Amino acid sequence: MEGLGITVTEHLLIHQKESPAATGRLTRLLQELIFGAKIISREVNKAGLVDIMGLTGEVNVQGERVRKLDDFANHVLIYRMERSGVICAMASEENADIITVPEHMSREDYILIFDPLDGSSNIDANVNIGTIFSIHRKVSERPYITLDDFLRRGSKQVAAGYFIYGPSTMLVYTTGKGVNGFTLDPSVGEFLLSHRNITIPEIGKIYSVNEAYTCYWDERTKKTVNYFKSQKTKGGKPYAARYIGSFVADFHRNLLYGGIFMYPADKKDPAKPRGKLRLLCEVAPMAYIIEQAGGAATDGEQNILDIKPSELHQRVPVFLGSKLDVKKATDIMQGKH
Ligand code: AHM
Ligand code: MG
Repeated sequence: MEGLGITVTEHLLIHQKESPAATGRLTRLLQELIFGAKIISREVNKAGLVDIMGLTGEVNVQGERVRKLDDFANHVLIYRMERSGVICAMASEENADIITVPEHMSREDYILIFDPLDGSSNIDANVNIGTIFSIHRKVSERPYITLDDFLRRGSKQVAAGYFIYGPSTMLVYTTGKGVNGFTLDPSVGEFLLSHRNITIPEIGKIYSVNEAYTCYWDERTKKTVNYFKSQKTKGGKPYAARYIGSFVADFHRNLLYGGIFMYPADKKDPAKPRGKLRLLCEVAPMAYIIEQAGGAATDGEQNILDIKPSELHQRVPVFLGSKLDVKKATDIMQGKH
């Protein structure tokens, strides 16, 4: 029987060898994340069979009701990554503060930021969900770990990626040398290279936004969305509207097919016009991936990767996807059209 192709471990090791300064620690970190994601994937696939769906009864730091699978995924990642020996601290969408790896445990300079189960409001409907991660190197001198180690621009990321739990489980990641996708073959328990060097079309055919919030948008945002509704694609057809409400799933589809994802600032809370998605654990890692795939990401004014975060759970507006579509959206948001 023929071999199955390149496993993610082989791929990581090949790339490690290409960087003479590499110590293998990042490879180790990614391998541990992959193992954590396999455990989450296994539980996600059982959802519905066992009593794991539904709510825990708790409310997280974002004021949202915590689902059992969110809680499970969060605990798995914290437990495994704490023991990986290569990170010194973590931040999760589900935890208010940073999580420091205890001093008595082995630790190195990597910082991990993650959303353990993005799109979790869709769990009970069996819709694709995912885990998003961002990796930085800490900057404060040892042995100190401070909030500043987390409040870094997205352009400083060492690696970023996501796992998507759907009809198949996939890993898509970048270490700044392009984007590759791996699909989990459940029969052998390995992620195999299935999408080599992913690039997003320069201009897309899809716009993705929750249009029900039109009433909360300012005039420029309305104009931006209307542009994609009235514009024809290259083939002369209108753009297609596609919105799942699960960022990983919406992102993944647009990455492969081309298109623009928008979660603009809105005035649901008139005192705080802002986006919904979190800069550090959701938007910056996806912005890094999309740029590496030839696309772009802005908050309507500046490149997402240039934003200097001011708080751990900061939320930002986002326009992300095919380069020319994002440019058009950003131009309209800036009043240039
Ligand atoms: P979550 O991390 O609590 O699941 O929330 C983030 C999700 C994203 O996956 C998705 O893009 C967005 O919320 C959908 O929000 P809305 O329902 O307002 O359109
Ligand atoms: Mg999320």
